[in-house]
Amino acid sequence: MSESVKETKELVEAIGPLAAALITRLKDGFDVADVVALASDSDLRAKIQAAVAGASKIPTEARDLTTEEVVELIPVISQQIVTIIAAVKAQKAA
Ligand SMILES: [Ca+2]
Ligand SMILES: [Ca+2]
Repeated sequence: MSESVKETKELVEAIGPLAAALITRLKDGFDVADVVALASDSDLRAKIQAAVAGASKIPTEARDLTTEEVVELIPVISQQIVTIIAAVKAQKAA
């Protein structure tokens, strides 16, 4: 029985929203308002908590990655890239 990619997936899923939030928030510098906004973003917080919980299993998951698991991860990774690009574009437009 191979390891799943649950933990790896959760880590990847946190990267896009976190990067997007930082890109949006840091544009005008970082201040208390940004800390408050990031901390009160419950969706982002849930994603980060999920990513951190069980993160120690990620190396094990990565070691026995199967083709099926890579196929499972690709759309998740793509989605993060889309999220980050959208945040960058929104910054440029602002
Ligand atoms: Ca996790
Ligand atoms: Ca800011």
